[in-house]
Formats: sequence, structure tokens, C-alpha cells
Amino acid sequence: MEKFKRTTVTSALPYANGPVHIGHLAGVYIPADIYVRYLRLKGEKVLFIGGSDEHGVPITIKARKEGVTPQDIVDRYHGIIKKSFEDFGISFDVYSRTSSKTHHDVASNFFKTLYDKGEFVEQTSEQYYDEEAKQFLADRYITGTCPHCKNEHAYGDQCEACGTSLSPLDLINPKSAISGSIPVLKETKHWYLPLDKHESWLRQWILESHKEWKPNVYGQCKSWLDMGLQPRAVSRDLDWGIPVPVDGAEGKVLYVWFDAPIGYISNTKELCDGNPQEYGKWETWWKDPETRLLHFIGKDNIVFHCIVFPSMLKAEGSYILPDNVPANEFLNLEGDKISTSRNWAVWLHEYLEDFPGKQDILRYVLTANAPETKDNDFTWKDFQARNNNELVAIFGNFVNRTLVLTQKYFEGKVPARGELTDYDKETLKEFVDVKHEVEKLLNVFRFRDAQKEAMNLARIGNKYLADTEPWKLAKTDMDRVATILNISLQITANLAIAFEPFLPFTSAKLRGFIHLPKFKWSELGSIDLLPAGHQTSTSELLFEKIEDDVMEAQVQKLLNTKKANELANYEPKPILENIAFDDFTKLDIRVGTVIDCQKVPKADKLLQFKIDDGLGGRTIVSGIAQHYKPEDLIGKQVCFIANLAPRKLKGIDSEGMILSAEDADGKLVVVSPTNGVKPGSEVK
Ligand code: B3M
Ligand code: ZN
Repeated sequence: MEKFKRTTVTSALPYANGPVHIGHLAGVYIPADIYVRYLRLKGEKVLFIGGSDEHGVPITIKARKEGVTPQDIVDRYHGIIKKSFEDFGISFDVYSRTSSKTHHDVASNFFKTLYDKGEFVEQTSEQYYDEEAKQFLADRYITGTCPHCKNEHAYGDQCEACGTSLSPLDLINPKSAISGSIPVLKETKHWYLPLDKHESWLRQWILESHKEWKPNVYGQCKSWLDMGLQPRAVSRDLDWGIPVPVDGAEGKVLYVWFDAPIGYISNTKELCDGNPQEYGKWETWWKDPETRLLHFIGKDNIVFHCIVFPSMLKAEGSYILPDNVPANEFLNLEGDKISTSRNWAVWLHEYLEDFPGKQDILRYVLTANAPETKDNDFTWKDFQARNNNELVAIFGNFVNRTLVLTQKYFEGKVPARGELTDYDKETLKEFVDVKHEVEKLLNVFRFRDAQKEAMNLARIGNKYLADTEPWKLAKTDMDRVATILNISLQITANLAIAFEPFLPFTSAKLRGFIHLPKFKWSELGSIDLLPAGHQTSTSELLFEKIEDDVMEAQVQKLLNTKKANELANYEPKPILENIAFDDFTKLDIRVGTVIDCQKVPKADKLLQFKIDDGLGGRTIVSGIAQHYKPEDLIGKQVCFIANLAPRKLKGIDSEGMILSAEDADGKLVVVSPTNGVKPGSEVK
């Protein structure tokens, strides 16, 4: 840190087209917040910059769908997102937005500077245009058939079925996702940032000078650089965004990925200009080589923060470059990719409705399970286990026992320590080490291990109490009890400091219990945080157990979402070619009553039916064993094709075929008349 006097920490600006969910929190905002709180506690100068990303095509699409303006959309979600972050203690110094006047000016000037310096290349090309919606189509809003795998729902930038990157011109039968019409090719002029020209210094800067970047980040950069960089368009034909400040550019705006990272700068400017006494000049935070710039982001943003934005900053010429970009991988939810459009997420505002006041449990679990080196999975089961077995059983239990015993034996006053035993000394040594470990890990952005290490303080404390059993000594040796509780109380105070970056609400609550108003990171590891005679209060519990039914309700909520999605996405198969009426009459469909039904041995899928067909009965084997218990079908009426040539299945002669259809869960359901009919009745 010597090289630097201050740190500018940015965290990705979430798109204001939906609320934020646990994936955002785990990937970006919690790690950034932990780091910033840690620096602040160490007394370092730091600014934590956040804000909403309010431009881009998806916002215009959403607005169109709802019949409102894009500004209405971003006003709504900026408010919701900002509140969620506040609620979860994400301690931004500023949280502003890219639709602000300041940002429009800063971004527009930034573009102008690059334009005037000749840092862009102008190029005219043919792009798809939707004549019905009267707009050019972003790659994502053109769908068609993938030329590689023939998936009919490929996007203009990628086929999600086979994973191939595409350009809209590759698609067979392109269609506009906005109006459904067939788009036409039309010429349009745009400005490009010639990344190819930046390649050589980028290679040097990242691959040689930043080998310390996380392997996932370094690796992604290397593969981009090895593929060779291409010029990137920094403008778009769109009516929502920051107008391109060049004559003859009517109807064109800055590409959202050009303006959004400049949002970090605009938001810093807004903060500093609003209170220069406290924050100084914004330029200091962005242009002074003694400032360390850090970008916290998710993995899908790596190329923009490690390659594109640095190229913009370099091209401008007066800015510093990021010193590190500690990007995380993705968090999945119960085994599935989190998705805003599929509503597959735990939304922060909904979490707080269901778990009011329990922000820190989520902070804890998301850090314990953070996708730092690979994608990870959030499950409610793990959430419950970490709460019950770690927060309640270790942290909460230790604190509670310590405070209750102090109340019981010393009226809540910190007792004086007597002479220390070897075991006391060993315990103290262990918890002093925790400080160095936590620091070492935080310094290299290993938050999950750092939190685990902080938790070790509570583990040490718990073990200490269990081993020394002060409640047993109370009758015989109060001096010893005093020493044990003094040490336990010092550990408790240390917990309050160590957990401030991770669990700020819990730390504040705990500091309330032990009346520790002021504290610094450097005091972590001290055994004199609470002087003898200092008053503590009896505590309410720090954490509460979460019962199974509460978790089941959350899991049910997700299952309902899944079901709703399946219904919404269900696309019936296209109808087959027409047949002649005569062909239909050849088919003899009957209703029969199931007299007996059994599993076919050694065949997972098959059930053997005995059907009363009104004509002496018949046997049919049907592949629905995974969807029914045989006994549930006995007595039911089913429809079957009665004149299908008999076939042998697993050695059984099957005389016909039972008709069934798929329900919303993909389960087969037998087709059955709504009222009882005579066995053998024809279906016509
Ligand atoms: N809004 C993308 C995202 O939320 C984008 C980040 C901008 S950071 C300058 O993933
Ligand atoms: Zn494909």
C-alpha cells in the first residue's frame, strides 16, 4: 500500500431495469463493501463509488412493453436498488445515476476529447433495421436460426444452445425481437474505439505488470488478448442515452458500455463538487498516480473493465488505470443460473420482507459461499445450516454465554484479570494470530477465507469456555472465574471489530451490548479493549435459529416460480401434416376401465395394465411407470388405441396403446373421460 495515499473503489453500476438479487450482492457489492469498511477501519482514505446504469436497449424495451418512458423505468428501479443497498449496509459514499445531468456532461465531454484527439475510427456498415419499430436492432434483439446447430431461437450475438458467438448477419431467417417483423439491412455510421491499436500496451500492462490479478481475471484477459482485439463501436442508433456530441450524429447515442464506466467518474465528481471540504477535488481520486483504483465487478464485465475502459482512460491521457479488478464468478440459485427475466432469484427487497432485520445472515452466507474462484450455488439448506450451526451455535452462543455469565457473577461489570495460566496464554496467542490472518486474506481479496478466519475468534472463545467451565469454578475459585470472563469479554470485543467489515449490523449490536462506541482496526488482537469495571449489558440473542418450515416456504416459492416459467414457456409442438378423413376412421380409439395395474419387473418405465374393454378384456403395456403409482390407476378409465397391431414388450404381449399427455411439470397424465362411460365405448 506504500505506493498509494488513497483508494478509489468502484463497484459495477447495476442496470436500472430490475431490482437487485443475491447474485449481485455476492459477486460485487458485499466484497467491495467488506474491503471498503476494512480500509476505513484502518484509517485509510477511501471513496466507495456506486450508482445505477440507466442506459442501454433493455431499458427501452421494457419501457415499450409497459407503455411508459425509459425514464419512468429507471426512476422506479434506481429507487428500489438504492434502497436495497442501503438496507444491506452497502456503505457507498455516493450512489448516483447515469441519467443525471452531471453524468451526461462528463460522458459527453469525455467522448468529445477522444474525438478531437482522433482516437476514434469512423465506419459505415450495414446493420439490421426494424421498419415497423423504426429502429436499428441491437444484436440481442435479432433472433433466428443458428447456422451451426439449427436452434431456431439463437440471438444475434450468441446461440445459447451451442454456445457459438454469432453476428446478426450469421442468423438464418432473422426476425426482430421487438416487433416480430423481418428486419432489413440499412447503412449506418458509427465511431469505433480501435482496441487493436491499444493491444500492445495492454499486453504489457496486464500480462507483465499485473500477474497478481486473480487467476480468473488474468486468464480471461489473456485469452481476449491472445485472440487479438478488434475495434469496438462506441455509438448506437437509439433514442435513449447520451447524444453523440458530433455534428451529423442525430439519432445516435453513446453505447451504454462507453458511458457507464464513465459513470464512476461522474459520480465521484458529483460527490466531491457537492462537498469539496470533505472529499477534496474529484480529479485527485482519478488522476493522481498516488491514488489506487479498484474495480469490483462480476465476471461478465471483465473485458470492459480490464481492456475497454482502460483503453478509454489511456486514450484520454490524464487518468490513472485500475491497479486491480477483483472480479468474481457467478452465484447460482438452487442449481440454476440466476435470471431476472425468468424471475429465478432471491430479490433483496423480498428477502427483507421475509427476514426483516436479518441482513447479516445473508451477508454471512453469501460471503461464506462467495463465487471467488468458481461459480457457486446458493441453497436455502446451506443458508439454514450456516445460520444455525455457525452464527447461532458458535458466534451467538459464545457471546451470549460470556455476557450472561458476566451478568450473573459480576453484575455485568468486566472483572479484573488475575494471573494467566499456560492455557490462557495459548488461547490469547491464537486469537492475536487471527488479526494477521484476516488482514493477509483481505489484502488479496480472499473474503470468504477472511470471514472464516474471523469466525475462528468465536470458535476459540467457545472452546475456551467449554474447556475452562467457569460455571463450575464459581463455587470455589472466583478469581479464576474473573480471569476467564475477562478473557472471554476481550474476545467478544475483538469479535465486534473483526466482524465490522463483514457483518456491520451484528457488530453494531454487539458493540451496544458491551458499550464499545469507538474502535479501530489496529486494536484487533488487543486483550485490553474492555478495562476492568467497564459495564456491559445482558444481551438479547445476536442470532436466532431458523426452523425447517421457514426454509420450506422459501423453497416452495422457488418451485412455484419454476412452474410458472414452465407454463409460460410451454410451446406446443407444431401440428402435423393434414390427414384424410378416411385415415382417421382407420384408428379405433376406445375407453376402458383399469382392472389391474402392476410394474413390469426389470423395466423402470413400464406398467402392465389389465383393461376391461367390454369385449373380454386385454393387456396393454404402457411407458408411464415414472408418472404413476400402479395402485392409483386401478379403477380409472383410460383411452386406448384398440386396433394397434400387438407388440411384445419385455416378453408381454401388448394389445394397444394408452393415451396420455404432458402436464406443466412434464409428467404424463392419462387421458380419461370426465364422466364414467361404458367400457368399450368408441372415442369419436
Ligand atoms: N450495468 C452490466 C451489469 O450490470 C453493467 C455494469 C456497468 S459497470 C460500468 O452486469
Ligand atoms: Zn447453435
